[in-house]
Amino acid sequence: ALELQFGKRYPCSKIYGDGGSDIDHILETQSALAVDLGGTNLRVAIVNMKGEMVKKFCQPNPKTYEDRMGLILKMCTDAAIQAVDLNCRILGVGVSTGGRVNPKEGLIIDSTKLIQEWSGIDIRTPISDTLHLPVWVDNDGNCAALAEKKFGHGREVEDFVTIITGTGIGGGIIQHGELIHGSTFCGAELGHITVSLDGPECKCGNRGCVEAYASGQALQREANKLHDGLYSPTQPYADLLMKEDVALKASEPATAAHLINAARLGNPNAEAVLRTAGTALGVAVVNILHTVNPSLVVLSGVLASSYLAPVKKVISQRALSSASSVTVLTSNLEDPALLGAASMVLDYATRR
Ligand code: ADP
Ligand code: BMX
Ligand code: MG
Ligand code: CA
Ligand code: ZN
Repeated sequence: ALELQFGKRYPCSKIYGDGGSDIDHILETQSALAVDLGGTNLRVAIVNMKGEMVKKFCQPNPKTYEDRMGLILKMCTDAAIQAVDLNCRILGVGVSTGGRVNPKEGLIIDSTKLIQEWSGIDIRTPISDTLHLPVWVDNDGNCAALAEKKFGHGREVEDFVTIITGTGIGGGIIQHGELIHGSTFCGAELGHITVSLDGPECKCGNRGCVEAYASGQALQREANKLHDGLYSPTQPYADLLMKEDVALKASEPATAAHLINAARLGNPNAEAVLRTAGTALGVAVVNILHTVNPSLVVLSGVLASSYLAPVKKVISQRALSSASSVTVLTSNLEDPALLGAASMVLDYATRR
């Protein structure tokens, strides 16, 4: 039997035994359903209070409102059923989505062409009516920032910014420990920082946004230009990309991954595209440093590691000296937007 002295502090392991303790059990079973809607993918996960992804599902994000809402409800229902078998108690649903979101009302106010038929949408009601659970919603970049704050490099950091690269570029700003949403929920749309007066067209309808230079979709567009030999008709770039990636046939569309691979193998044209993209992102980060002066910038998403060095370089070249002491890191989280969606549930549902 355990003898505990009054007034003395004991580690949980002493009270509950090592491993499988009650506290461990609570952290492992109390869970959230997390949804992340991006320009390409629709992900649903069961996430427990330790921030562990107990189970993850991924489907292409459908192109119409009806198909998309139908698939969200189906994936959530299926996940909730699986949660029972996995011994997870679902406290609520957290939704991370591209677009301007009013989190108080659970509304998606508007979206760029990256997600069609996704403006003026009440996403909370259909999910809570179907699953009989409370629902939290925020923009995906904002969710990524919440994940860094709870589980990542942003723990105990008062002022930081995150930039997440997927199909587009999402952003989240934590100021004095809280997200900035702005006056009409359009704060921290960091993908649409303008980095050139003209430049390539962006899905938002503008030109020269950093997203149009450095997003997954922008790199894919450039990869296909190289692949088709359209970049400069005088040189056979298409051949180069094909030789360097045997899996890519002439008829197959090139992706951002092909471009990165080609650059790694020394293709000068692919290198030039990545250099421009990295510089564009660096310029955007400098603009952010001069606006909110964070102490930390966290880069996440599939392209983060490619962008770390160029972003640091542009900061050293262009930032005002008072802003340039900022730390720049790549995220160590598996899926920040999904984790952040879960954190909205785990933080609020357990607050008493
Ligand atoms: P979203 O949230 O926008 O739906 P994801 O975060 O799942 O998308 O990222 C998808 C994007 O990442 C696509 O634009 C794709 O081109 C790009 N991508 C996927 N895998 C890789 C890779 N291995 N290297 C570079 N880019 C990739
Ligand atoms: C777009 C915009 C942002 C979003 C970002 C990243 C829409 C639909 N999306 O800039 O709100 O944060 O993409 O999204 O307006 P992802 O598709 O790369 O995850
Ligand atoms: Mg995304
Ligand atoms: Ca944002
Ligand atoms: Zn834009």
